[in-house]
Amino acid sequence: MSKTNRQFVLASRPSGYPKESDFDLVELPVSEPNDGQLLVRTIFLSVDPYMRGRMNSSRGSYAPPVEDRQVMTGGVVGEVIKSKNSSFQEGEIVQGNLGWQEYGISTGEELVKVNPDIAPISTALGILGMPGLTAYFGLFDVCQPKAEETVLVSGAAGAVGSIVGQLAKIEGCRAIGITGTDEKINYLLGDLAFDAAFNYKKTRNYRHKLKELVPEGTDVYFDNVGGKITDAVFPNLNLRARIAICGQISQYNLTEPELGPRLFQYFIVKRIRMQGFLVFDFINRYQEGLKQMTKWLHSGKLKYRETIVDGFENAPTAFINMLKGRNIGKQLVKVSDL
Ligand code: NAP
Ligand code: FER
Repeated sequence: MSKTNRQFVLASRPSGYPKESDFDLVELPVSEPNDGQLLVRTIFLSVDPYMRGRMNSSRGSYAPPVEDRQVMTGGVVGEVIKSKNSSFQEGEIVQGNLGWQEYGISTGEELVKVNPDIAPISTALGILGMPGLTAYFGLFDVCQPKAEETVLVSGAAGAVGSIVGQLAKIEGCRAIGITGTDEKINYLLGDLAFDAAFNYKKTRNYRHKLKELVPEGTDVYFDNVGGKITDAVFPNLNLRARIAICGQISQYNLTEPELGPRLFQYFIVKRIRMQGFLVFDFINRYQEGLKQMTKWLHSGKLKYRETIVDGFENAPTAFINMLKGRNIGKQLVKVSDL
C-alpha cells in the first residue's frame, strides 16, 4: 500500500498577517524516486520570515513567488528513505529546500548532508544553517566590528539576532539588544550575556531609552526589523557607523507602506554606511562560516535556543506565531522522529 504525503499549498495571498486559511492541507500518495532521485522523509521544517514575502505576488524578489496552490517553499532536515542516486545512502540525514511537506523528492543537487555527530540535526536549520550564516556574514563581513565597539541588534532574541549579539561578544564588542518580551530580555541578559537590552513593546520613547542604555553611541547596527525602531537608532549612531539591513520584519505584514521620519541627515556628518545583503551572497564561503560557528558552538562560546511546534499540521500556526514574536531563537516544526 502506498504511503500518504501531506503538503501545505498556498490557498490565498495574505493581506496583512497571514491566517491559517491562507494555507490548504493536501493529501496525496508519496511519489517514487526516479533514477538519479531520492526520497526524503521530513523530520524538521523551518518557518522563516522570508516566506511571508514569497506569499506576495512578485515584486522584483530574489526568487519567484509561490504560485497559487503550489507547495509552500521551505527548508527541511530529513532522512533519505529511498535512494536511486549513488551519492546518497538510505539512512543519511540531509538538509534542503523541499518545501512544506512530509516527504520530498530531490535530485540531490541542492541537498547538503548533515552529520548528526556534530550537533543535533535541527541546528542545520538554525545556528549551523541559513540563520546562523546570516548572522556570521552579516556581522563580520558587512559590518566589520572592531573590539570595544558597540553593536546594537534589533530582533535580538530571534534565530539571527541571538547569534549576532553572541558573535559581537566573541569579537570583544559591547552587545545591545532590542526585542519584544521580558522573557526574551532575560534570555539575552542572562544566558547570552548581552550587555544591555530593552523591550520595545514596553518602551514609550525608544530614542531616550537608547541614549540611556548606549550613552557611548552605536558603532554597528544590525537591523532585522526596520520601522520605528530603526528610526530611533539613527540619531544614536557614531562617526563611521555601519548598518547591515538584514531584514525589515516590521514592514512585511503591513497593508500600506509606512512613512517614516526622514532621518538620513544623520548619515552626512557621521559618514555612515548602510548595506543590504542576502546570505546567499556568501554561498562560496559557507564552509568557512560553518567551520568557525561549529568550533564556537562546541567550545560553549555560542548558545542557541529553538521553539519547536509539534506536528506537520501545525506548520501555518508556527509560521504565524513566529511573525508575531512568539518564538525565542529558531522557530521549527517537528514533523516526525529521527
Ligand atoms: P526571528 O527573529 O527568529 O523571528 C522573527 C521575530 O521578529 C519575532 O520573533 C519578533 O520578535 C520580531 N518581530 C515581528 N514583528 C516585529 C515588529 N513589527 N517589530 C519588531 N520586531 C518584530 O526570525 P529570523 O529568521 O531570525 O529573521 C530575522 C530577520 O532577518 C527577518 O527580518 C528576516 O527577514 C531577516 N533575514 C534576512 C536574511 C538575509 O539573507 N538578508 C536571512 C535570514 C533572515 P520580537 O518579540 O522581538 O518582536
Ligand atoms: C529574508 C527577507 C527577505 C530573506 C530574503 C529576503 C533569505 C529577500 C527578499 C526579496 O527578494 O524580496 O529574511 O532571507
